Amino acid sequence: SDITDRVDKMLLLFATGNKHKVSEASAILSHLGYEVEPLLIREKAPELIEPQAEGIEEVAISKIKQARELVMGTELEDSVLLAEDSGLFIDSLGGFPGPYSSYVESTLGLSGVLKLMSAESERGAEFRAVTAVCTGRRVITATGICRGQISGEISGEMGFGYDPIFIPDDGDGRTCGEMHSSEKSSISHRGRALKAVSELLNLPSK
Ligand code: ITT
Repeated sequence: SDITDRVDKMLLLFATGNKHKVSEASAILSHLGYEVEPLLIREKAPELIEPQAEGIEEVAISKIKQARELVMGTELEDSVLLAEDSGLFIDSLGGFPGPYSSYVESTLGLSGVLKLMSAESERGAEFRAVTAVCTGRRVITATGICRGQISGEISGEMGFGYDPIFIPDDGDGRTCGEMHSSEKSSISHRGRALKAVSELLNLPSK
């Protein structure tokens, strides 16, 4: 009965190996008139190469270009594609782990990051996401930032990645790991980047 149920939503295929990103993006964009599905090539999320020692914007553009290459010449050639690079940037560590966030999460882990921060009273940090969309005619990117503090301990079971050690400044003192996904997305780097990219998609192309 809701009018949005009867209008065809534009489908975006998200090129990512991270299913948490897909479910967050799907919830955020469904309110904005888009449907999100994972991009699957031969029934699998494609393995995209992440160029190292680059900023997250360059990495996001590299991911969307690789995704575009993969769909060219297939039945998915005309789909609109989405890719994202994101990370946690800790002020007192000069922005570390930044583009290496995924690697550091799987090697040091959250407790290792807290250990690096144990003697540090300056605990400011930010999550950043760069979202890239490719319509075939053009590539659009947008950045989203979420400022916060690194917590003293791991807290919360929700979300993923660094959520249990990140307390967003726009929240009420809980970590993102203690928030339901709708609360997190209303203030998150991903929520902000996806809203910005959807506004750019709605503009007439040049
Ligand atoms: P794809 O590259 O396949 O999209 P990925 O998980 O490897 O998936 P990234 O390379 O963008 O994603 O790495 C982002 C890392 O930053 C991710 O592994 C988390 O550790 C962290 N991160 C990003 N967004 C986050 C969020 O909303 N909450 C917690 N951690 C986040």
